[in-house]
Amino acid sequence: MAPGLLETPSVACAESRPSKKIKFSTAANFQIDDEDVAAAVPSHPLGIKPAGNAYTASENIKTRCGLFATLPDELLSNILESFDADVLIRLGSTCRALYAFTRLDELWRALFVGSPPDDFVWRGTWRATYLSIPKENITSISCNNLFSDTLYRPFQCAHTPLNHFARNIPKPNEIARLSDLTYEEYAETWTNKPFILTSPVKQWPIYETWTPEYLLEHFPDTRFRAEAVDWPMTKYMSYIHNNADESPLYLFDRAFAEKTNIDTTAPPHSKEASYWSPTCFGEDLFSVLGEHRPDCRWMIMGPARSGSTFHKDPNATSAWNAVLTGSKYWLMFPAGPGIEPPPGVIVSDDQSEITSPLSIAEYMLTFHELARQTPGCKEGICYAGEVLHVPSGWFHLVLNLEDSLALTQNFVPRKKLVDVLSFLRDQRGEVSGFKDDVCDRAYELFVERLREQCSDVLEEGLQELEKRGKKNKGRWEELTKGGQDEEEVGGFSFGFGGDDDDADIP
Ligand SMILES: O=C(O)CCC(=O)C(=O)O
Ligand SMILES: [Fe+2]
Repeated sequence: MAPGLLETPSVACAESRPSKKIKFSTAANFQIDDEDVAAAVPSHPLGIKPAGNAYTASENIKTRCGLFATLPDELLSNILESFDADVLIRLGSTCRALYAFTRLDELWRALFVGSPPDDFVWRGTWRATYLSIPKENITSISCNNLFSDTLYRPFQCAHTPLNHFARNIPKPNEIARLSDLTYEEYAETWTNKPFILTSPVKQWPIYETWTPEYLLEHFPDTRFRAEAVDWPMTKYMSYIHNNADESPLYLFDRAFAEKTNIDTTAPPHSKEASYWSPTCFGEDLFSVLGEHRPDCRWMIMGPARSGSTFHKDPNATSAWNAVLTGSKYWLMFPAGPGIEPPPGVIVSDDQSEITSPLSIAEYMLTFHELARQTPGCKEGICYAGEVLHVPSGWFHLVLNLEDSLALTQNFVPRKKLVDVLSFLRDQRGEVSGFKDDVCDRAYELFVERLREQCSDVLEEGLQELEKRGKKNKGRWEELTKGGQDEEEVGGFSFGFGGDDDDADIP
């Protein structure tokens, strides 16, 4: 779930999202082509309109906010981010335009998240919650004749219907749906492909028991991690049922098993087991790391429209994601040498940084059509009781079509050992999820533990890695025609995949 290859430790992810998830920012061109979709967006409650309307308007109230009027909207809104609640309220009472700018709920979300109160009542917006304003006391002053994409766009994104993007999936894009697979079938044919299994989750004892309502009833006061805040389940459920955020707060808790006392170690189908990794995925080679293994399991919960923006999972791990309630739309792309990143996703030359539109809604509105036509695109809906396989290294974006509860787990299947070894060895700057004292020597530790516990598997992996190295060297020489030695380029690897990498790209 978190960006792997592209995960950049320099991006300040830790303060806002758990390591499996990262929020990247940058604006994208924004346009709505589909008239039906645009028509479904209600009028802005303050009367704000998109910037283009200013051209035909006889009045623009932004001109009345003194020197602030000279600032581009984006800059003004950035400046407001540095003010505290008191300043925002005072500034907002000086004129209608600044009133509108200081009402942007993202400003209040940041204030809340920056200093979360110990106790609070969720009141439908971050501003009302932060300022403890009961619903009946919330005022709203009309700001007609204000034309701003900076203010209008988040509202538009938050209210644009998204579920139709998951409809009419073109046949070649469809993610395969299977009842179940044997380990042999998975290892032979499926490690590099996304697929949905419809049977295994339905055998879990927690399936149909674990629902948001069950969690609310049994763990009302237990705090779960939702991005940068730890909220009791009662608060999070009231948020789920009453928010209008463009990017809804997403619960992503790595300690859910300890918090709920669920047994994650009992063997599959045993009496004590609450759920288990679908057996086709086989052994997880990261388990040799014992207490040093990076976080690997998360409970994920969120309202419709929440989800995960494009990323790759960490450390070249594979993952499964099982939906317990609700449904999720998956948009996936293979990655590798010579393959462009998904439309709207920009990867830095050294592969360490990823930039994509801030919100899922923005992505869908701007890039979904193009994404769908891009070779390699895979799409599918994973319903309750089903589990989806995320192959190592694949980009994925996930949209909850309904309020959803899911469990996810990252793992290293034997067939992907070489990818993980290569990642840990050659992309040390992007290794994540390990404790600080281990992060720099994750490769060495993994090799050491594999040698102790399954030396034959390690030998196979190292041989494969060496084969790849030779192949890469050949390709490097071909590219540079210089015959430079690998060591001379600082051991840097372009991550050219092995034979399999290209073979399985759909
Ligand atoms: O359920 C989601 O939002 C997706 C999580 C994810 O990225 C994953 O399981 O790898
Ligand atoms: Fe992921």
